[in-house]
Amino acid sequence: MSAHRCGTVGLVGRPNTGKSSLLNRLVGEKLSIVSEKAQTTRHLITGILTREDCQYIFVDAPGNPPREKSVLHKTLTRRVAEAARDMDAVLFVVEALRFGAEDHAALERIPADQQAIAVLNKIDLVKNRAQLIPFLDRLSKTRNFAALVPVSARTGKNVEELLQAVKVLLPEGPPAYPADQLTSHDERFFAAELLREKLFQELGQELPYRCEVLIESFKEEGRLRRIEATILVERESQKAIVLGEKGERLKKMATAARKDMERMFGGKVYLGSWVKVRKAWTDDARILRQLGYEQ
Ligand SMILES: Nc1nc2c(ncn2[C@@H]2O[C@H](COP(=O)(O)OP(=O)(O)OP(=O)(O)O)[C@@H](O)[C@H]2O)c(=O)[nH]1
Ligand SMILES: [Mg+2]
Repeated sequence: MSAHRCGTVGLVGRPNTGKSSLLNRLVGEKLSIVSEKAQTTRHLITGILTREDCQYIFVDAPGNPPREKSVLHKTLTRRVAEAARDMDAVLFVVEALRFGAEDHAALERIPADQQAIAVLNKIDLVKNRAQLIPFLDRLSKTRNFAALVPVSARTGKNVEELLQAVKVLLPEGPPAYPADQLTSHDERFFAAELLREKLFQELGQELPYRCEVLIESFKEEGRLRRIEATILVERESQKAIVLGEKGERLKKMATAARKDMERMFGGKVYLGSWVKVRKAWTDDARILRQLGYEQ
């Protein structure tokens, strides 16, 4: 039998290519939040897959952040660099048949000596498979990839093949985490993320980017988790939109988030949620630290 392997694998690429969806599919659990809007992911999300012969520690990263000057964006950019540089291997995720300037910029962040696999996601949308051949050919010329693997995070197609291709790049060694551990984040972290996901899914084009979720308190009372969350926005007008008429929109988002939390935590959740205006929170070091964007 071959030796046990264990290593870290960063997922990088331009926004919206399906990195978070792929992480969830690879690990078999919904850990990383997903939306059809770009720039959904803001943290490095760890997802651990333990098999008899290999432990994969996947790290989902933000999509290439835009060149904004805020402290938040500098933190996001640093995180992308970490996922591209400090891992044993990197999955460079693109959408099948699409490779533009933003993909190129994301690719450039992967150091030349880093082991990388090109992942062509969303092949379920490709009608004519023959079109993949010239695309694969073009992609293979952009860098020396260890492998190029077309997959669908949505259907799970070829995900097993991807796992095999990743495995051979990982160093030999014992597992770093217990076999039943799926992630390194705590419930408090996921509570904030699940509510933030609903903001991304429910709110119009620009607003989610002006919002954050702060967990003010997280208490376990017997089998109930009592969670108090604040949604930060930058202006009164944004607060009104998040609340919706008679608070209906907030209620809908909080209910959806609570249901997800109950599923994930396996128990009843009380979720209290408020909206507060915090001007320029994206530049406020103290708030950013509280939100987990540590300096
Ligand atoms: N058809 C199809 N859609 C997909 C697939 N994978 C992801 N999507 C969709 O693509 C959109 C973006 O998915 P995410 O997983 O949030 O993408 P991401 O790369 O993590 O995005 P950022 O975090 O913003 O960088 C969502 O609407 C997903 O449902 C796939 O394999 N097929
Ligand atoms: Mg993401």
